[in-house]
Amino acid sequence: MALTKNPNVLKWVEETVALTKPDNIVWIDGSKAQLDALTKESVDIGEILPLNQEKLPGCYYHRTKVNDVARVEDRTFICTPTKEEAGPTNNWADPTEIKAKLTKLYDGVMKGRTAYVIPYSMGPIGSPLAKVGVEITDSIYVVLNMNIMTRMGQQAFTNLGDTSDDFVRGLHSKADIDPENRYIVHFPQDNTIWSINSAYGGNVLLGKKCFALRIASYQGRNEGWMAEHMLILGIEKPNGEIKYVTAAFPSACGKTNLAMLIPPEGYKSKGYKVWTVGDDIAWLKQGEDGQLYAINPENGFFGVAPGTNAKSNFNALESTKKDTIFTNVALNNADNTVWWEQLDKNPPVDATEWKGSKVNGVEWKAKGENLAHPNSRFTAPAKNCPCVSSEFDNPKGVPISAIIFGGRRAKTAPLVYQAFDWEHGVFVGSIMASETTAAAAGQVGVVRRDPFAMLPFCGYNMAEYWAHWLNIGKQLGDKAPKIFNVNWFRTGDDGKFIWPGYGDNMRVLDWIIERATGNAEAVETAIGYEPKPSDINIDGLESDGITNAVVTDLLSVDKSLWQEDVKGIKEFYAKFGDKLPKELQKQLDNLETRVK
Ligand code: GTP
Ligand code: SPV
Ligand code: MN
Repeated sequence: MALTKNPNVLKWVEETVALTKPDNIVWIDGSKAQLDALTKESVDIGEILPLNQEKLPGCYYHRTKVNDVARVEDRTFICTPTKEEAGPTNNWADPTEIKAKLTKLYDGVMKGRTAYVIPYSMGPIGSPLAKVGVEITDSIYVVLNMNIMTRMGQQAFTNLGDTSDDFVRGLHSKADIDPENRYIVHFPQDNTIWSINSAYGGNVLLGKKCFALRIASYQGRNEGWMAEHMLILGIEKPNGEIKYVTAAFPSACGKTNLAMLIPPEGYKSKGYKVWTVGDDIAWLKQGEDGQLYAINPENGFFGVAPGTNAKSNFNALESTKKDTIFTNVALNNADNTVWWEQLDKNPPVDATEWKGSKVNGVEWKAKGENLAHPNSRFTAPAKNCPCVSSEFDNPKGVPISAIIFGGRRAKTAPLVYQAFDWEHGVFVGSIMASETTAAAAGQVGVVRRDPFAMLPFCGYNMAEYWAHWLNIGKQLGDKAPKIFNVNWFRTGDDGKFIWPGYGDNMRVLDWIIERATGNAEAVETAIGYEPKPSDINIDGLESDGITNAVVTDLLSVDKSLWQEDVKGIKEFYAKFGDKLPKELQKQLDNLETRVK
């Protein structure tokens, strides 16, 4: 039975059902009874496997098709009325043409299947910043993941009300998981997303990247707010004061890790704590007091499993101990639990690797093979996280003191620097570059420009997005957060990361929050303000080989590398033609002069 009287929802569901022709329609109310029944059905059809319910209560395992393990950027489209509105960094298709093409693929695609109608809220129920979406899917796996990642069920329809048309329509069918006919298509002007022939995370959990970034960035531009690929964390100082920061890093570059950071001993003993508000997406808007506020539109973590362990990210690991869905990790058949690279030093002997073959995990690893896919993930409820912020559900969000950009740069970018001002900060975000990772299909480890970590997620012309950022800065005036850039990934001559990273990133955050609140000194360099090496607290890092000299090296700015970068930025900016905001051209000219 329909869960809403809203005629806009009912009409769209009716049209979608007429097109896809499912045998049944199930409205997802979010009740435990319904979720339990769906979980059982998903197990019965072999879509998910129950894990050891004593060690991992409420946890399940899912394996995707081998061709369907990451976002597919080359099959992701922004279908604005004109190509120019999508801009030079997005794939564009004519909305009418692609609708006609995909309508053929959707026609009857759910015959013999059930359509699940999922109402959900992105953002705390009742928050003025929250927005409602409805996803129609033929995958129970999607329903179960959306239950973790969003506020799902009747409450979302209650929030939408009986007349509003302000909801995002998401249609997903796994169809035949045919990579040749895989499409992730966005119609920002219609609040609509069409996804077909995938069953992997970012392609199918339509509340996440498709809505909360691509559609929402477009809505934010029109409505005066921002949707960003950013974590949100609170740093509690010994005096109990909490300062909030957001950070944008590209996929698989350390957002979840930083969001759940455990400060090193020297900080912990003084009383520093880190609280997690979000690990992937932030929606930001100026509050009544003039400051910039952020909410996390999500309700769970879709985190990268490999590399997660008790030392690197204890809080993430704890979050996955119950009510979690694991996708494409390895199975430890001895006790029906999970394993992934770097979980510990003991790959299971009796293992099932992510593609499904039973192997001797020790021999398999000795051959240099992965047991878990490098982009294998856990879907874990945020409330499982030991350091989840008490502000997690605050409808107002949290006030932001600093915005941090970063990526994987082997050489050019120093450990940390601060932008001279907001306008320069927008420039710093616009020139972000990072080595590609396994989070998207394609080559790994090549440097590409990824402005604001939004290259794959901006729902309109990136140059207009930069102009939007410049405008927001003008609105915020002297209440604007300070902007910083970090790089945990500089490598030495041996190719290894120099900075220990993870919990030790607290040492850099410390300088950032003190600097952002006017309590720390800085020196001016060609690219921005930097701490003096002695301003980075390295107490306790001697055993990791981190000395003052190493920090000096990590903070060094190699002008010849930056001259090279300027060339790359010029090429990149040229793509935007006269849409490029003149402020950014001026910033580039100034940088060029400073690094000469
Ligand atoms: P998405 O969910 O794809 O958006 O990724 P993310 O940005 O949340 O990245 P995540 O925190 O999951 O980290 C991805 C990978 O980077 C993992 O393998 C981590 O172990 C590694 N990593 C995270 N932080 C650090 C760090 O400070 N130093 C180093 N060397 N590696 C890190
Ligand atoms: C990312 O790739 O940035 C992710 C995972 O957070 S996905 O949901 O696939 O987008
Ligand atoms: Mn992400």
